[in-house]
Amino acid sequence: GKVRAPTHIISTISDDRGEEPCYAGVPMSSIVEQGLGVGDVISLLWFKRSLPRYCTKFIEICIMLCADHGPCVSGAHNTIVTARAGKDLVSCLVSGLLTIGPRFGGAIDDAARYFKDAYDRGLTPYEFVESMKKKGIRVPGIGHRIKRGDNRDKRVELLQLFARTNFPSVKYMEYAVQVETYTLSKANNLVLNVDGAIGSLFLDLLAGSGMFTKQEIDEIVEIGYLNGLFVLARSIGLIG
Ligand code: Q5B
Repeated sequence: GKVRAPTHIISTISDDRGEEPCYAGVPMSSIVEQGLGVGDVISLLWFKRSLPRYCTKFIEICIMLCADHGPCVSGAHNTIVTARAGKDLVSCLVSGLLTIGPRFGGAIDDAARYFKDAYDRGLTPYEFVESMKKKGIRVPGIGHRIKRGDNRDKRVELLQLFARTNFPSVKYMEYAVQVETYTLSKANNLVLNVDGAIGSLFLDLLAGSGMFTKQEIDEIVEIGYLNGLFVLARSIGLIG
């Protein structure tokens, strides 16, 4: 058969040189035979390792719960306007995706960074929130346009329930909840939102699963992988 031109790039996540493509060394047939899912594929391609089932299930729940949130949010609005202007699917999709950022869906990485830093430094919620205020930075993962203290985000509740039942430890999430208790005492819309729930719970996944070294966790949080979960999830709704 034909031989491919040699590449100048080496991929450390997938390899198509053998009989069948492998994801982080795992052949596709084995992924299918073992009945693995999208969460497992993400573990292999994003984290280069197989994670325990409760972790991959958590990743899948994040994706299912963030797949769509109605036509009013920035991403859906842009996608719909672009579609009505007669553009093709990819243009419609990217016009929506490009709105994902610190105020819409793209606060997961920053929520993880700030909650981790504050928890690891032993800051009380009061010290953390007030120090953010002094710096003029909104607390990532806190606040929502519609959700309120008396109208909680069902997605956040479902993620918390899953984690409290399945994770060995939810110390970062409980810290985020304490931060929420304090911010809610300031204003009723300053709830822990879906970005904050995923960001804090992913810290618990990384720290509690025993699958990552401290250095790897710091690197993942610093580089910023986690907004990818929202981008991937919301693409499902935007394409729909
Ligand atoms: N204030 C989310 O703002 C929103 C504060 C705060 C301290 C805060 C805002 C925010 C942090 C970023 C974040 C992810 C922009 C949100 C998502 C996915 C989604 C979307 C959907 C989906 C909402 C009014 C007053 C002001 C502010 C103060 C607000 N947030 N103070 N820390 N975090 N959060 N993003 O309601 O004194 O009047 O100047 O940036 O986590 O994107 O469903 O919509 O699935 O699609 O427009 O769920 O909270 O409020 O900006 O008018 O602020 O509250 O300083 O105070 P709003 P604003 P003051 S989840």
